[in-house]
Amino acid sequence: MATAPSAASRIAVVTGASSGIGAATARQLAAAGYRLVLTARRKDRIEALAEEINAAGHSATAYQLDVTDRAAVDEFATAFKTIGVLVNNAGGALGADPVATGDPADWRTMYETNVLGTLNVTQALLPKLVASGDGTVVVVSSTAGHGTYEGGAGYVAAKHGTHVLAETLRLEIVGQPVRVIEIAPGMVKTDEFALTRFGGDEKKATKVYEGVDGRRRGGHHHLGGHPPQPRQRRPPGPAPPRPGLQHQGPQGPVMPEPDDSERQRLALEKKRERYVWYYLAYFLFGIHIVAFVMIYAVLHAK
Ligand code: 8X3
Repeated sequence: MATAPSAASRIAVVTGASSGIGAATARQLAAAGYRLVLTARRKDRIEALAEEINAAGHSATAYQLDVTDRAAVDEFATAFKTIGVLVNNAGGALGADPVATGDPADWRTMYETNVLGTLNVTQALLPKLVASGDGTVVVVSSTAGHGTYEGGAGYVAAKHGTHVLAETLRLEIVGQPVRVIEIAPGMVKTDEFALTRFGGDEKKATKVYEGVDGRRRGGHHHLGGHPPQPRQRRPPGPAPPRPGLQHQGPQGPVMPEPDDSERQRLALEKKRERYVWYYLAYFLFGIHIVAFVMIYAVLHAK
């Protein structure tokens, strides 16, 4: 059950509120009793969402904002004395090319939106969060901020930046009345994330989520024509050769399972260890017998 926000912490600012996780978060916060300030570059979208929220009996206003524009962000911040919640959600992915061919312009844009955008808004609103006496900064990073996958480096590098910002901020403002929450979503099938990433290519965007069972956790990454496959049992017999490096998925690194030869080596190691203990036990037992015989002989010597 959500507790109703206090008067001083009633305002919640959500960046990137025009779609996906941002819009969903805004709806939830509004229903929980916050007064929403929806920001995004696309004015029509946030205005429509504000209308929807207000029509549902909650409270929302829309403010067009590009989080990478520092002057605009500073101007936006002057509208508030205090705010209770800031959700840094604006960001996204562009491209899924390997490091060898990735577009530096895409990398730069991703850094600017995911990292500097979060920095801009957080810096501008932090004093207002402190002023509320009970502030919360939410940083929406990604599992891509905690692991990596082929074709993801530009986005992954940026989301690592977002994650580091959140973690460092948390250390730096200990003692101030603002909590820092990092949310690291995995694959979330929103209307736009994958579509934007692939420059509007619907086929590629759809492929990202193909065969993904929403109930399953963890898994292999799907980019570059490797859709996730249902997990299958390996037929009995020798294990097929495995590549040296294990693939890492969007939900974090996939740990390698030992193959048959590795299993045999581990079993042999255990067996050797057991023999050492047996030997030690026999040795100690032997010493006791010898000692017993000697004492017996001495005591019974005439
Ligand atoms: C999105 C997660 O795995 O699609 O933040 O890169 S992933």
